[in-house]
Amino acid sequence: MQDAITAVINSSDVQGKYLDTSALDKLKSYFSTGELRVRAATTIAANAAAIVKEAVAKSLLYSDITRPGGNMYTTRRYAACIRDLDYYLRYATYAMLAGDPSILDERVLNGLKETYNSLGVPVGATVQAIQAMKEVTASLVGPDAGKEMGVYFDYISSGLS
Ligand SMILES: CCC1=C(C)/C(=C/C2=NC(=C\c3[nH]c(/C=C4\NC(=O)[C@H](C)[C@H]4CC)c(C)c3CCC(=O)O)/C(CCC(=O)O)=C2C)NC1=O
Repeated sequence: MQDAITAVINSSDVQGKYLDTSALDKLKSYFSTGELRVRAATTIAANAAAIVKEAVAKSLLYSDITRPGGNMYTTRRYAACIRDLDYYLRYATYAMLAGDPSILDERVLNGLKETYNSLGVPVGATVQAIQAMKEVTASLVGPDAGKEMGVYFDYISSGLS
Protein backbone atom coordinates (compact mmCIF):
# COMPACT_ATOMS: atom_id res chain seq x y z
CA MET A 1 0.00 0.00 0.00
CA GLN A 2 1.11 3.53 -0.83
CA ASP A 3 0.05 6.94 0.40
CA ALA A 4 0.39 10.46 -1.00
CA ILE A 5 3.78 10.90 0.70
CA THR A 6 5.43 7.62 -0.31
CA ALA A 7 4.05 8.02 -3.85
CA VAL A 8 5.81 11.35 -4.27
CA ILE A 9 9.02 10.20 -2.56
CA ASN A 10 9.22 6.97 -4.56
CA SER A 11 8.87 8.79 -7.84
CA SER A 12 11.57 11.31 -6.88
CA ASP A 13 13.84 8.50 -5.67
CA VAL A 14 13.50 6.65 -8.97
CA GLN A 15 14.93 9.76 -10.64
CA GLY A 16 17.58 10.22 -7.92
CA LYS A 17 16.34 13.75 -7.25
CA TYR A 18 15.05 15.88 -4.42
CA LEU A 19 11.36 16.68 -4.60
CA ASP A 20 10.66 19.16 -7.40
CA THR A 21 8.06 21.93 -7.26
CA SER A 22 5.23 19.80 -8.54
CA ALA A 23 6.03 17.03 -6.04
CA LEU A 24 6.17 19.58 -3.21
CA ASP A 25 2.87 21.09 -4.33
CA LYS A 26 1.26 17.67 -4.13
CA LEU A 27 2.54 17.24 -0.59
CA LYS A 28 1.42 20.72 0.41
CA SER A 29 -2.09 20.09 -0.80
CA TYR A 30 -2.16 16.71 0.99
CA PHE A 31 -0.96 18.20 4.28
CA SER A 32 -3.35 21.13 4.06
CA THR A 33 -6.31 18.73 3.77
CA GLY A 34 -5.18 16.47 6.64
CA GLU A 35 -7.65 17.82 9.14
CA LEU A 36 -10.47 17.55 6.60
CA ARG A 37 -9.63 13.91 5.87
CA VAL A 38 -9.48 12.89 9.51
CA ARG A 39 -12.75 14.64 10.31
CA ALA A 40 -14.47 12.97 7.35
CA ALA A 41 -13.16 9.54 8.36
CA THR A 42 -14.50 10.04 11.89
CA THR A 43 -17.96 11.00 10.60
CA ILE A 44 -18.06 8.12 8.14
CA ALA A 45 -17.03 5.58 10.80
CA ALA A 46 -19.77 6.81 13.13
CA ASN A 47 -22.42 6.57 10.38
CA ALA A 48 -21.23 3.65 8.25
CA ALA A 49 -24.29 1.42 8.72
CA ALA A 50 -26.66 4.32 8.00
CA ILE A 51 -24.74 5.31 4.86
CA VAL A 52 -24.98 1.77 3.47
CA LYS A 53 -28.65 1.47 4.39
CA GLU A 54 -29.61 4.75 2.75
CA ALA A 55 -27.59 3.96 -0.37
CA VAL A 56 -29.33 0.59 -0.70
CA ALA A 57 -32.72 2.27 -0.26
CA LYS A 58 -31.84 4.79 -2.98
CA SER A 59 -30.45 2.33 -5.51
CA LEU A 60 -31.45 -1.31 -5.04
CA LEU A 61 -34.55 -1.77 -2.88
CA TYR A 62 -37.79 -2.57 -4.70
CA SER A 63 -35.96 -3.37 -7.91
CA ASP A 64 -35.93 -6.77 -9.62
CA ILE A 65 -32.63 -7.47 -7.87
CA THR A 66 -34.34 -7.96 -4.48
CA ARG A 67 -37.20 -10.07 -5.92
CA PRO A 68 -37.15 -13.84 -6.55
CA GLY A 69 -34.60 -14.57 -9.24
CA GLY A 70 -32.62 -11.41 -8.41
CA ASN A 71 -29.06 -11.63 -7.14
CA MET A 72 -29.92 -10.04 -3.77
CA TYR A 73 -32.87 -12.35 -3.19
CA THR A 74 -32.54 -14.57 -0.09
CA THR A 75 -31.24 -13.31 3.20
CA ARG A 76 -27.81 -14.78 2.59
CA ARG A 77 -27.28 -12.94 -0.67
CA TYR A 78 -28.83 -9.74 0.65
CA ALA A 79 -26.39 -9.86 3.57
CA ALA A 80 -23.45 -10.57 1.22
CA CYS A 81 -24.35 -7.47 -0.80
CA ILE A 82 -24.58 -5.25 2.29
CA ARG A 83 -21.26 -6.64 3.47
CA ASP A 84 -19.66 -5.84 0.09
CA LEU A 85 -20.92 -2.24 0.27
CA ASP A 86 -19.53 -1.99 3.77
CA TYR A 87 -16.13 -3.11 2.40
CA TYR A 88 -16.26 -0.47 -0.34
CA LEU A 89 -17.09 2.27 2.13
CA ARG A 90 -14.38 1.24 4.58
CA TYR A 91 -11.66 0.83 1.96
CA ALA A 92 -12.64 4.07 0.19
CA THR A 93 -12.22 5.77 3.57
CA TYR A 94 -8.75 4.24 4.02
CA ALA A 95 -7.75 5.38 0.52
CA MET A 96 -9.10 8.88 1.19
CA LEU A 97 -7.01 9.07 4.39
CA ALA A 98 -3.94 7.85 2.51
CA GLY A 99 -4.63 10.15 -0.43
CA ASP A 100 -3.80 7.24 -2.72
CA PRO A 101 -5.87 4.47 -4.37
CA SER A 102 -3.29 1.66 -4.28
CA ILE A 103 -4.93 -0.05 -1.29
CA LEU A 104 -8.05 -0.47 -3.43
CA ASP A 105 -6.14 -2.32 -6.14
CA GLU A 106 -4.43 -4.56 -3.64
CA ARG A 107 -7.21 -5.43 -1.24
CA VAL A 108 -10.51 -4.84 -3.02
CA LEU A 109 -10.34 -4.91 -6.81
CA ASN A 110 -7.85 -7.71 -7.27
CA GLY A 111 -9.88 -10.56 -8.84
CA LEU A 112 -13.20 -8.98 -7.87
CA LYS A 113 -14.68 -8.64 -11.35
CA GLU A 114 -13.97 -12.29 -12.06
CA THR A 115 -15.60 -13.32 -8.76
CA TYR A 116 -18.67 -11.22 -9.50
CA ASN A 117 -18.96 -12.58 -13.03
CA SER A 118 -18.66 -16.18 -11.91
CA LEU A 119 -21.36 -15.69 -9.23
CA GLY A 120 -23.68 -13.66 -11.47
CA VAL A 121 -23.41 -10.58 -9.24
CA PRO A 122 -24.57 -7.68 -11.45
CA VAL A 123 -21.77 -5.15 -11.85
CA GLY A 124 -24.01 -2.34 -13.13
CA ALA A 125 -26.28 -2.47 -10.07
CA THR A 126 -23.24 -2.65 -7.79
CA VAL A 127 -21.80 0.48 -9.39
CA GLN A 128 -25.18 2.22 -8.92
CA ALA A 129 -25.09 1.36 -5.23
CA ILE A 130 -21.50 2.65 -4.94
CA GLN A 131 -22.54 5.89 -6.65
CA ALA A 132 -25.47 6.18 -4.23
CA MET A 133 -22.99 5.79 -1.32
CA LYS A 134 -20.94 8.58 -2.88
CA GLU A 135 -23.98 10.92 -2.79
CA VAL A 136 -25.05 9.92 0.70
CA THR A 137 -21.50 10.31 2.02
CA ALA A 138 -21.06 13.74 0.42
CA SER A 139 -24.29 14.98 1.98
CA LEU A 140 -22.96 13.87 5.34
CA VAL A 141 -19.34 15.09 5.24
CA GLY A 142 -19.83 18.21 3.11
CA PRO A 143 -18.72 19.09 -0.43
CA ASP A 144 -14.93 19.22 0.03
CA ALA A 145 -14.50 15.92 1.83
CA GLY A 146 -17.31 14.50 -0.30
CA LYS A 147 -15.36 15.31 -3.44
CA GLU A 148 -12.26 13.63 -2.00
CA MET A 149 -14.23 10.47 -1.10
CA GLY A 150 -15.82 10.59 -4.55
CA VAL A 151 -12.42 10.02 -6.14
CA TYR A 152 -12.17 6.61 -4.46
CA PHE A 153 -15.80 5.58 -4.95
CA ASP A 154 -15.26 6.33 -8.64
CA TYR A 155 -12.00 4.39 -8.61
CA ILE A 156 -13.82 1.29 -7.31
CA SER A 157 -16.65 1.82 -9.81
CA SER A 158 -14.31 1.98 -12.81
CA GLY A 159 -12.22 -0.91 -11.48
CA LEU A 160 -15.35 -3.05 -11.47
CA SER A 161 -16.67 -1.93 -14.86
C1 LIG B 1 -12.51 -6.77 1.16
C2 LIG B 1 -12.48 -7.28 -0.21
C3 LIG B 1 -13.62 -8.22 -0.56
C4 LIG B 1 -14.64 -8.01 -1.44
C5 LIG B 1 -14.89 -6.76 -2.22
C6 LIG B 1 -15.43 -9.20 -1.51
C7 LIG B 1 -16.52 -9.40 -2.35
C8 LIG B 1 -17.28 -10.61 -2.56
N1 LIG B 1 -18.62 -10.61 -2.75
C9 LIG B 1 -19.05 -11.88 -2.91
C10 LIG B 1 -20.39 -12.32 -3.08
C11 LIG B 1 -21.57 -11.55 -3.26
N2 LIG B 1 -21.67 -10.23 -3.51
C12 LIG B 1 -22.98 -9.87 -3.68
C13 LIG B 1 -23.35 -8.49 -3.95
C14 LIG B 1 -24.43 -7.95 -4.65
N3 LIG B 1 -25.43 -8.62 -5.29
C15 LIG B 1 -26.30 -7.74 -5.86
O1 LIG B 1 -27.27 -8.04 -6.57
C16 LIG B 1 -25.96 -6.35 -5.52
C17 LIG B 1 -26.03 -5.44 -6.72
C18 LIG B 1 -24.60 -6.49 -4.89
C19 LIG B 1 -24.39 -5.60 -3.64
C20 LIG B 1 -24.22 -4.16 -4.01
C21 LIG B 1 -23.77 -11.03 -3.50
C22 LIG B 1 -25.28 -11.15 -3.54
C23 LIG B 1 -22.88 -12.10 -3.25
C24 LIG B 1 -23.22 -13.56 -3.02
C25 LIG B 1 -23.41 -14.24 -4.35
C26 LIG B 1 -23.71 -15.70 -4.22
O2 LIG B 1 -23.04 -16.39 -3.42
O3 LIG B 1 -24.60 -16.15 -4.92
C27 LIG B 1 -17.93 -12.75 -2.85
C28 LIG B 1 -17.96 -14.26 -2.98
C29 LIG B 1 -17.73 -14.97 -1.67
C30 LIG B 1 -18.78 -14.62 -0.65
O4 LIG B 1 -20.00 -14.81 -0.91
O5 LIG B 1 -18.38 -14.13 0.40
C31 LIG B 1 -16.82 -11.96 -2.65
C32 LIG B 1 -15.38 -12.43 -2.57
N4 LIG B 1 -14.89 -10.10 -0.63
C33 LIG B 1 -13.79 -9.55 -0.05
O6 LIG B 1 -13.05 -10.11 0.81
